[in-house]
Amino acid sequence: MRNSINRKGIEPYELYVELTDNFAIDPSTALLHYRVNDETSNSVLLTSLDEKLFSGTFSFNNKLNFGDKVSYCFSVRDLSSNSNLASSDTLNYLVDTVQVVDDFEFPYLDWEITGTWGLSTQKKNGLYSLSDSPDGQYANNTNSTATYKMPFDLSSYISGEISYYLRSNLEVGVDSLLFELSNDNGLTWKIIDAVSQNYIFFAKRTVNISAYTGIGFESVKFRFRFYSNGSNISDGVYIDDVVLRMIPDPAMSIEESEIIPRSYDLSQNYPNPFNPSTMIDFSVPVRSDVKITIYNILGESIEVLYNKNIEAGKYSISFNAANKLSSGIYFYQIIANGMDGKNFNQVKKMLLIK
Ligand SMILES: [Ca+2]
Ligand SMILES: [Ca+2]
Ligand SMILES: [Ca+2]
Repeated sequence: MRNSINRKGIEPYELYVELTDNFAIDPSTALLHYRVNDETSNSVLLTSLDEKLFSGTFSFNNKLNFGDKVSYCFSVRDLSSNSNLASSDTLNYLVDTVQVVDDFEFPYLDWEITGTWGLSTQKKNGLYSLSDSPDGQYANNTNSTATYKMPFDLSSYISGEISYYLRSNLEVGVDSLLFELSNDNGLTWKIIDAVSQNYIFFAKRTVNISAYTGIGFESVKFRFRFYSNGSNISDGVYIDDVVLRMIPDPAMSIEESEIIPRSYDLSQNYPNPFNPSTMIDFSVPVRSDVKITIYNILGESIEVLYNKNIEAGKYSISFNAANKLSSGIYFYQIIANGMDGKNFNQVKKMLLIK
């Protein structure tokens, strides 16, 4: 059994799975089973696309949390008189990625500062925190920033949050600490958290940044901004333990967990028949020169779809026939020359129906 899940950040997730048996299988019994944290499992009936290939959708109702364990497997009955049940192995992945952005314990600052921002010994943990005015009171008419220098790639996550500990002493309701996010390398900033109250002790602030994940958020920057008006000053703010927690896109986690294949393989395209695009999976067991060519029924080359020297692994490429080809039978051929001197050559048929 082999499965692939589309790279989609938004529920419901779409999946394709190939189910085979030495006996013919009963397509009306193909199920996906999945559960979270070993709780009761959900089952989804899969739709038969051809004799082996099935598709389906599933959803967690947007209720996945950090640290959740997701388990899933497939089952199908064959058409023998015993109606034998075959199940795949159960596959698992953990929903969690935690990154300590800064605890301010390093001897240098990873933040680009304006104004009087700097390290203070008024800390939550360790020896230091970050403060807008470590040497006394802040000034009137302050508008100074501390920008984390490194951008974060949040494109492979479906949701996330950033948290920090804050101690504050400021003119309540007027002077403020703002936490801001930029998706255009600092050109424009969005306020994602604003504080204008006093915390006598360090308190944890948590900001949901799920709206800033997925495709299009490959380079996200964060900054703190301290703002004061023209009268009434005070001590300011202390920030410690800035932590980013992200939920990976499960589709991507599964793909990353795939192991190195043992042999060359060219899979049947899916969906098939197709219109206008289809996916082709292939595997190479060692570093190889791989060329994939599309032919028409006359054996004429239509397109060199892929031509690269690649590492061992499993690959998925898409072929789009839109505006190019008319309905009919086409062939795709893989020619792979491995660095171990072995070669692989295979042709498969696919059907375009417009
Ligand atoms: Ca610290
Ligand atoms: Ca003020
Ligand atoms: Ca101060």
